[in-house]
Amino acid sequence: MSQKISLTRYLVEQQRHDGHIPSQLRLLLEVVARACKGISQAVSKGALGGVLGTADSENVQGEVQKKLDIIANEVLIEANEWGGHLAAMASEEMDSIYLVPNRYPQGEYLLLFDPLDGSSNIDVNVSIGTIFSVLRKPEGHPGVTEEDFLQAGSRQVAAGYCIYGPQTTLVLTVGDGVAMFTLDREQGSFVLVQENVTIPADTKEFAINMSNMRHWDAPVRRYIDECLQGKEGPRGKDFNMRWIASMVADVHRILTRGGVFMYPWDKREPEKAGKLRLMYEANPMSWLVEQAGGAATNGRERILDIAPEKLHQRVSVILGSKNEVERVTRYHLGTD
Ligand code: P6P
Repeated sequence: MSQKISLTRYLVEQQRHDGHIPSQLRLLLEVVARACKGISQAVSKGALGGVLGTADSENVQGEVQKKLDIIANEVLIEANEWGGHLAAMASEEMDSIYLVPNRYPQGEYLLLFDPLDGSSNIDVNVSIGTIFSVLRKPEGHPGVTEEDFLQAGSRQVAAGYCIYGPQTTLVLTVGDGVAMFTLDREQGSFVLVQENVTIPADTKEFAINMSNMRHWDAPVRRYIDECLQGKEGPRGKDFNMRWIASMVADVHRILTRGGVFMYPWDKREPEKAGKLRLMYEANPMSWLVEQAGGAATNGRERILDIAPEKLHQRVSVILGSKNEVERVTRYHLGTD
């Protein structure tokens, strides 16, 4: 039987071989993984744990919070605030940044997360997940401000998600490819199941919420129309469609077998760049996809190059199999 490589051993060996993971970052990633185990436990109890349904509150996005949104947020805050590896945190569920209390040592990293992405799926038992992104705290000034978080996605030092599905699987990059770890509940540890994850450059599968078709911009309508025409159309092949309405689950499928995921700008709220958030959804997922050989743009530019202006800003997202993302981007730029 091949030896099981735990997340801890993987990170220690990465630290030893590549120097990609300073000890503080290794500690941070292990703490986040441990927090995800706790969230997985809470999610798996469902109605038995009294954690389904909505809380009597809204988040900064104006969305009604689920009880598990708040539980997951609290688990991540409590797990990470005392370790001395972080200076501050930011979450989809909190209006402003969370400074590590003065009673704890301050670290050199900033942690951003969507504590429970796909909340609309919680009560119907469909896969959901935690998405996280790690930045370095800018040097040269004491304390932390919101501006310190406003770094382009290309500045991330680690990114990943944990999907709570039939398996609980942690997917992680520190800039040296993508690795996947599935939770061995008997051991209580994440075990390496795949490294050097690679997304095929071509695909026959797209993911988009088709109910928004009448609101899409022309390049997106053109791309989807061509896919729907199948063999007889300009693409010369039939396509399949998936939409789980849980970004973590759709991205996990794409990392596993390829595909293109699209949540583009649409006319419903033209003042918004898109539905998904740049800092703690699009940036971590885009880095993972690029590290697996895929591509990620907002239709016009590489998502990881976008200079953030606000902590909770939204962005249009086209990501996945490189040749498809490049085609959709060409349609937006009018170069095809
Ligand atoms: P819609 C979940 O609420 C989320 O933020 C992403 O996880 C998901 O891809 C998207 O929204 C689903 O949006 O409009 O299809 O419900």
